[in-house]
Amino acid sequence: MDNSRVTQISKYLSYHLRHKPEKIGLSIQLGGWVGVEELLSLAEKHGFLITREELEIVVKNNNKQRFSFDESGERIRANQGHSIAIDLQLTPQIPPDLLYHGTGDRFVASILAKGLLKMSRHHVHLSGDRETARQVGMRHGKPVIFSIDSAQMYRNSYQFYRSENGVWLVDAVPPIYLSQL
Ligand code: HQG
Repeated sequence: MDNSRVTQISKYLSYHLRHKPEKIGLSIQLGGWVGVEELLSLAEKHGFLITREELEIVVKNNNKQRFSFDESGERIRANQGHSIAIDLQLTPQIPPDLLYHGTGDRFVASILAKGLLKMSRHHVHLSGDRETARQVGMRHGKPVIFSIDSAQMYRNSYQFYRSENGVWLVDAVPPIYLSQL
């Protein structure tokens, strides 16, 4: 399967598992899971044919490990990035002392004033290293990277979660914990 087909399926899954399951009549279960059979048959019914084999390749080879199967292999979910109200049932984790957030330069003034807000997602997304943050920031234009004093936030009772694909999640980051790099 070529890369463009992997990307096409990955985008289709992101859209329906994170944002608009109702578009094809998918029911999202607790934890963000959907039945694999249900997904494949509803996708086909709506004109997008994916084979089970293709789905397995996309879950395994997706560049950011965006999706997971459950232990039985009968259900699939997006690991993070949802805008629909679902509870991923993640357990709070102790974060590393520093985390990073990449953004576009046009957002900097607002972020310095208001802190990092979750905008349309469930959480603010933070990266464990600067390079990943830079790549996330490039999606929004000229990248700017902030470091986050996650050790101090943790001491101040902020809850941090880590998605299955290594993205750190938190409700908000007030300006006092941010340094522009
Ligand atoms: C910005 C991708 C103004 C924030 C990535 C970001 C990530 C503010 C944008 C995942 C703000 C939201 C998430 C404030 C935050 N004023 N702008 N107060 N607070 N922002 O796409 O973190 O490919 O929702 O800096 O790799 O860029 O989808 O969040 O620029 O892991 O798997 O508002 O999406 O993963 O943008 O990216 P996004 P994000 P996937």
